Amino acid sequence: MPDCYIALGGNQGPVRETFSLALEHLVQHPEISVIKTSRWIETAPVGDQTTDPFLNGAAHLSVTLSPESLLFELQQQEAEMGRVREVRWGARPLDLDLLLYDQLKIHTDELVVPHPACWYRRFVLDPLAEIAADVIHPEKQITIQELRQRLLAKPFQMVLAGLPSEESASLIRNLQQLYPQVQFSSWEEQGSAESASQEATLIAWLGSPASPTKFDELPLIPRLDLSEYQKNTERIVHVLQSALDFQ
Ligand code: A4P
Ligand code: MG
Repeated sequence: MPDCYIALGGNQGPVRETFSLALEHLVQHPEISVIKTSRWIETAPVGDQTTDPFLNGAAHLSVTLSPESLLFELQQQEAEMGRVREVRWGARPLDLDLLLYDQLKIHTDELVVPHPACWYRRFVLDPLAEIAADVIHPEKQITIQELRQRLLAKPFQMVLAGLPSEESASLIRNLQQLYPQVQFSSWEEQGSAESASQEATLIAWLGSPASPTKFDELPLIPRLDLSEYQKNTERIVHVLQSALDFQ
C-alpha cells in the first residue's frame, strides 16, 4: 500500500480539536489508514495575511487511493472544517497538503507532489522529520532529516540567480536590511559557482527564459524557482521567512 505524508496547518478556531477530528474522519475512509502522527507544534505565521500563530503537524498515511482521490478527500476535510478559500495564505481552520506519495513525482494543474514547498519550510520539515526522518525526497534525493538539517546551517546563505546585476544588487540591499543575520549574494557575481552551491542554503532563481543563467543549470539542491515572484519582494521574503529558524 502506498505510503503518504500529509501536512496539517491551521490558525483559526480550536485547531488541536480540528486536527484530531480531521484525522478521525480520514481513518473512517476504508482506503485510508493513519500510521503515525507528529507532535503538533506552534509556529509563527509566514506571510502577512494573518498574524495569528499556526499549529502545524504531519501525518503518515497508508492508502489505496490514487493521489488525486486522496487530494479530494483532504479537500473534503478542509471544507468540512469550515475553510472558506477567500484570501490566499489567509487565516484558516485547516489546511491539508499532500507532501509525499511514495516516491511519485506528479505535476498536473491540480496536484504537485512532492509538495513544491515542503523541502525548505521549517513549519513542514520540523514535524515531518519526527515521523519521516529517513524517507527520501524523490526530487531532491536526500532524506527529510537532511533537508531539515541543511536549513540549520549558520550563517544562512541565500543566493539570488537570474537577475540583471543592478536589480540583484538592489534586491540584496533590501533583503539585507530586513534580515541582517542572513548572508545574501548573487550567483552571477560569485567567483566560483561550485563554492556558491556548496555553501548556499537556498538559491532563488528569479530569471526569465532570456536570462543567461538557466534554472536547470543550477544545482538541484538548493535551487528554488521563484521566477513568478520576480518583482514581488514580499513573496521572496515569505519564502525566506519559512526557511529560517522561526522558533
Ligand atoms: N495543490 C497542488 N498540489 C497540492 C498538494 N501537493 N497538496 C493545489 C495540496 N494541494 C495542492 O491550495 C491551492 C491549490 O493547490 C489547491 O486547489 C490544490 O489543487 P489551497 O490550499 O487552496 O491554497 P493555500 O493553502 O491558501 O495556498 P498555498 O500556496 O497552498 O499556501 P500554503 O503553501 O499551504 O501556505 N505559516 C505557518 N507558520 N504555518 C502554515 O501552515 N501556511 C500558509 C499557507 C502560510 N503561512 C503559514 C502556513
Ligand atoms: Mg494548501
